[in-house]
Amino acid sequence: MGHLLSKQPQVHVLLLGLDNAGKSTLLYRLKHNAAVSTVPTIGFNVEMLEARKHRKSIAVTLWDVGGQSRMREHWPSFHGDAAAVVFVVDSADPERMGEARRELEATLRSEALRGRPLVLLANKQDVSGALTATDLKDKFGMRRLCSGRDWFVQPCSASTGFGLEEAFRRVVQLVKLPSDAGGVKENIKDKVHHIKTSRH
Ligand SMILES: Nc1nc2c(ncn2[C@@H]2O[C@H](COP(=O)(O)OP(=O)(O)O)[C@@H](O)[C@H]2O)c(=O)[nH]1
Ligand SMILES: [Mg+2]
Repeated sequence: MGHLLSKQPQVHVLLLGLDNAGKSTLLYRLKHNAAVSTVPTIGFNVEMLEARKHRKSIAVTLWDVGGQSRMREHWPSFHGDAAAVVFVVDSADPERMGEARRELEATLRSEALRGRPLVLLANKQDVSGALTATDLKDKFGMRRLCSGRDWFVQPCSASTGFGLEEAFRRVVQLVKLPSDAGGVKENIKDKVHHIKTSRH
């Protein structure tokens, strides 16, 4: 049994975003299809979900590492193993868009996350007046910000569940499994790039 389980490919996905964006609500809605009342996350929440990719069952572990500013300094230590990043934005909070964008930009600068796919979630679509996915795509300048990686902007509501399955499906579609030929090539390219850049 343990043997079978250990053969299932595992991927780690980082759930990032400012505090109050809706990460914890989203995680529990995805996992239990239920609304739970969240408390501001100190430390982290983690959940594993099963998915299918290339006709194989894979285990997707979602890491919600807490968005409060004093936790943000710990984000880089979670980057090493991440196959993808899900960045959650409170679309109904225009005042914090600049801050959210800066945080995303800083995250994407991480060497360990180079080339990793990004799914930007335009959360809280149930709130009237919320910015749309297209608004966010433009405001964040996604094309430029995400050059060199696959990305997608998905509208959703962690409260109602709208868009969450699509978001998860998109993540599964974009991640590379360790066994993917493309994934291996990417790793080699990464290593070569790393060796080259560390020579300077
Ligand atoms: N209206 C609305 N509220 C949401 C949504 N997602 C989260 N919230 C609320 O936003 C607040 C912060 O959510 P939480 O999941 O704790 O955010 P986190 O700090 O990113 O983990 C809570 O009051 C949630 O109920 C959403 O899609 N719509
Ligand atoms: Mg939280």
